[in-house]
Amino acid sequence: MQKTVVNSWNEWDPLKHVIVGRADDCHIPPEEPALDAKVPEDSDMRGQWGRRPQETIDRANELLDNFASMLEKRGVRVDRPTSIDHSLPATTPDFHTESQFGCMPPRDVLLTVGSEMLEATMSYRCRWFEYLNYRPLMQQYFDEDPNFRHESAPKPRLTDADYHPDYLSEKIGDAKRLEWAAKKFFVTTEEEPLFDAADVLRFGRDLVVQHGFTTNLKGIEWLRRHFPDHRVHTVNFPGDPYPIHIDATFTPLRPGLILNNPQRRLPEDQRGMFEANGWEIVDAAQPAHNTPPPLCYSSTWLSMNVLVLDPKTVCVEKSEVYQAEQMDKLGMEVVEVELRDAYAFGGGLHCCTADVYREGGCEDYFP
Ligand code: DAV
Repeated sequence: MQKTVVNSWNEWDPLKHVIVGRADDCHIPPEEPALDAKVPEDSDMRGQWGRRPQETIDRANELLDNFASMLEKRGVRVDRPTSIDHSLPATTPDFHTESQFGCMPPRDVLLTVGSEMLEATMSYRCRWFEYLNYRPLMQQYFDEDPNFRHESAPKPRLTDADYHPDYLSEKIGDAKRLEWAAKKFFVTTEEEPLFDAADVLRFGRDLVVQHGFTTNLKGIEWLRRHFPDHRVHTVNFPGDPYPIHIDATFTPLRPGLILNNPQRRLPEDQRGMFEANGWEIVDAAQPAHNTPPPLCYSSTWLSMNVLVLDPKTVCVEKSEVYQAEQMDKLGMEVVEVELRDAYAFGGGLHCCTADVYREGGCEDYFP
């Protein structure tokens, strides 16, 4: 087996080595502040928790396994995490929760920047120990790649001081949520740095980070100090009443081209760096579905949660026919991947992967 080299600077250079998550032992965690703020108010998941039904775990694993073998057939090395026991409670001196979440999706936990893989702080108590699912891989990469930097952001305390109690109400309503989002009043406070890796997009020298439920301003400031050779940009998408993770909202496909969720457009005053450098930001196609699948945290916009294999090739979920059609018009070769029955486990094709190696180096796309 070829020795690991960790290297990935953006979301589109040719992908050669990737981690694909597993649905093993995934749980719907019990209530806790940051998670409740994200579960849609009309969701079938409100008020229930426990291990996900075995048949849904088996089906999601089948789809993830198929996705992994397709990638391998295309010459991409695929590694898989080792599931910990997610039925165990998570307890620290500061909090206790009855179960954990799962080893999906890796993109939320692991941020690859060059030769570094950084474990995010996370902002849900049930995800505090999730990095343990990836530690066997991190140890292997550390042994195989002498330049690999394995980093972990400071573990947060996640006491009640981290969460605004206003978000703890059962019924807030979209109007109120949108008003709060416009004011950048999110469920997480500025008590301590918090970020999920899936709020970060990599554009070579520039990192674009969404401020929302799962990443606060201190988290973004921590990233800025941690990556002193990068420019770190804070973005907001005020059209999103449940702003977690940037990857169903803003999707770079290749240098110069980004898909943007038409319900969550990047505000004019945050477009400067893209416009000044001739980047096009186009509205993503409509999702093919009116509702997410059962027991799913995410919105129907997982349609645009695609995995770019190289600047001309993109994996799109098989049922997302409008998104596939748009990709074709944009000059991308589409690889169809069936994944919808795994969406409930935390997301789409981008979410359920984490980069280990993409060809290419650290370019400056916004000089
Ligand atoms: O639109 O629900 C999902 C992103 C998951 N990583 C959404 C965001």
